[in-house]
This record gives sequence, structure tokens and C-alpha cells, in this order.
Amino acid sequence: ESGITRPKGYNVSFHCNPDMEKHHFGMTHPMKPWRLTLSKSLIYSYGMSFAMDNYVSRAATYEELATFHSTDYLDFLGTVLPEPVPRDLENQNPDLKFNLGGSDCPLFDGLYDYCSMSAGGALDGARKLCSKQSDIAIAWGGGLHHAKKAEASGFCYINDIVVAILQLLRYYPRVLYIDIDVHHGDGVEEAFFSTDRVMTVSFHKYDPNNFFPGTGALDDNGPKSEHNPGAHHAVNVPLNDGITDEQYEWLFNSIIGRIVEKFRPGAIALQCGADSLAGDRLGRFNLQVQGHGACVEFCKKYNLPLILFGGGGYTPRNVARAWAYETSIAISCDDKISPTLPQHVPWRDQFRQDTLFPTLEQILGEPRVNRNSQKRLQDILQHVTEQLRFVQA
Ligand code: TV1
Ligand code: CA
Ligand code: ZN
Repeated sequence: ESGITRPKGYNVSFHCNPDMEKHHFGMTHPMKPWRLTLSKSLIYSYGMSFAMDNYVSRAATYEELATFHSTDYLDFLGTVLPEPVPRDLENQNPDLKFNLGGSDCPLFDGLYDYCSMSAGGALDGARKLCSKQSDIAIAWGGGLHHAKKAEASGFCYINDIVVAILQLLRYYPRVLYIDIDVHHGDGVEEAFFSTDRVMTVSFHKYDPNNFFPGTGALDDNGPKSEHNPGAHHAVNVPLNDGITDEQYEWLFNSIIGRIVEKFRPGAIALQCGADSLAGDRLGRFNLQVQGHGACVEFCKKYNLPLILFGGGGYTPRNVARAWAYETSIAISCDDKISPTLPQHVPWRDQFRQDTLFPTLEQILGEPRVNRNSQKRLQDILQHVTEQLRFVQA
């Protein structure tokens, strides 16, 4: 019906766990695991499951999580219970252990299950790539890039990306990590600061005093200590409000093109945070579903093992559109997905318009001012090009 068929020649695996979507961060919290339900509903309505291998992912084990996280942190995470925090104290509780229990990273029922399921999907995807059973693995429930070894941060408790990349490193000499979430991928960057086997690249809104997490300046490229092989292996692309599809695509393709040529990764891990889309509740960019998806398309063209993670995304209808479109890019050779939403998609009203590609006017009413000059973008590309002189495969 949708014209989507299983293509010959390569496999796509889809990893999710419906139990993950039942969890709640709290009524007013922007992170809504339910957006995964809406995304899957759109993906299934398009008939895409017939073109992929679908797996219900298991929860990652304690040992798997401990490949990155400290056991102190995991033990605490596994035992803390949600405590009602008095509203006015939410932001000033002075002894938050491991940064848990504040307003960004609240304690909620089933927190440990939620985290281990997110990591389980990512890890299953990575394993499918390693065993060559899959060429592109999709884990929309993952992508929680801020979590540190022993600290929760920015809605992230367990860094499923780091755990998955550690798995990929058992089979691939070099892994390229790319992060198109509107926030800086600080947790992944920090985890691989001292190795030259992972190159991390984050595109993000940068405004150190006004936008989370405040790191990721253009010249933060990894500690330049004397014997650090990881020096120069962190690429940061700091952007301003309102960047458009056209500018983003140009910068993304130019930067990633040069990096792949120089670094020669054996696999690519792409965090597809959908909060970089126009109209996101927390984001500031003017990207459309097409421009966001173009990043996936560009990465796919290298024919390297590719894992796609979710991440941020706080306007569920936009998240569902982006991740459905990107799933279609992963599975389709040349046939394009129908731009009209399937007729009987559940929660049809959530989507407002019946198109997969709403216009900026439909999304925003009036578009956000673009504060990215072409000159600045050229300077960024120039910096990255010079940085790459220190990188060799
Ligand atoms: C509860 C209820 C929590 C309403 C948090 C927005 C809320 C935010 C809330 C919020 C919010 C942030 C900070 C300030 C650090 C704090 C998944 C000193 C309307 C990957 C994480 C953003 C993004 C954290 C995660 C940020 C991801 N912004 N309403 N919190 N403090 N935290 O600024 O990269 O997308 O906003
Ligand atoms: Ca980013
Ligand atoms: Zn984000």
C-alpha cells in the first residue's frame, strides 16, 4: 500500500521495548516517553515493519551497564525510590546524590527498568551490527547523551550510546559518533576524550550562559595534554538560533564528508535528537523533517555499519514525523515515502496536519529569526578542516 518493500542486499533492524514507553518523568517534565509510542504508531501505520527485522529489546544487564558506569552509581540507581520532593525545594536540594532527584533527573517509578531498557535496545542494535546480521540498526529509545560515568544529567541517567559504542569497539577499530540533538553531546564526548578510536562530532545550540549544558565551544577538541591520543578527536559545531535546513545540510555534509575521509571509521553511530526541529518545546532551530532526515541519508550513503539512536525531542508530533521519515530512509533504496500520513494512523489528531512534512508556517506560525551568518558557518568549517590535520586513520 505504501510501496515500501524489503530491499535486497542489506538489513535494517529495529529495536524497541513497549514497556519503556509506560514510564513518566512527571506531569510537567518535557521528556515524554510516550513520544516513542506515537513514533512507532506512525512507523507501523506506514507498513515499515515489513521491511525491517523487528526486535523487542531486553533490558541491559548490570554488567553491561558497568562497562561504562561506576558500580557505586548503578547500585544507588538500582535502589533509590521516588520520594515526593516539596515543590519549592525542587531546584535547591543541596545533597542530590549523583545529581539524581532534581527537576531535570527526577526519581520515578521503574527508573532503573526504564534506563536498562533504553540501553538494552542500543546494545542489541550494536550487537546486530557486530555480527553482520544488520547493516543499519535503529534504537529510538536510546540516545541519552548527557549521562556520565557516575552522574545523571539533563534527563539522562544511563548513557546507552557509550555502552553501545564500547560494544562496537570490540569489532571496529574506529567509530564515528555524530550528534544532531540541539544540545551538546557532552557525556559521549567526555567518555571518549582520551581515545583516538572514537571521534565525536556534535552540532548544537551554543550559548554558555543560557543554554544547557553550556559546553561544546568550537575550540573544545579534547584535552591537549602531552600524551593524550584523544586530543583533536572531539569536534564541536556551536550554532545560534534559527538555523535552516539549507545551512545545516551544507555544514553537516561538508564537515562529515571531511571527517569520514580523514578518520576512516569502521562504523557510524548517529544520535538523531529531534529537538533540533523547528517548533520543539526546548529547541531553537528552524530545521524541518527533510533537513533532519538529510543527515541520516548522508550517513547512509557511506555503506558503513550504522546505528541510529533517538535522543531529545519535546514536541511529540514532530518527533514522530522525524523518526518515521528517518526509518523510511534507512529501509528504502530509492522509493520515496508518501508525504501524506497513512489514513488510519492512531492518534491522528496529535499530528494536526496530515502531511509528514509540515511547512515552517504550519509548524511555527512565524519563523524564528536566523542568527547564523554564512560567514560564521564558513569559519566553523575552516576550524574543523584545520583540526583534522592532527587526525589520522
Ligand atoms: C521538570 C518540569 C523539569 C519542567 C526541565 C529545560 C523541567 C526543563 C521542566 C528543562 C524544563 C533543561 C537546565 C538548569 C540545569 C538546568 C535527551 C542549572 C521548560 C537529551 C536536557 C536539558 C536536554 C536540560 C536533554 C536543561 C537532551 N532545559 N521544564 N531543563 N540547571 N536543564 O537547563 O539533550 O535533549 O524546561
Ligand atoms: Ca548535538
Ligand atoms: Zn536535546
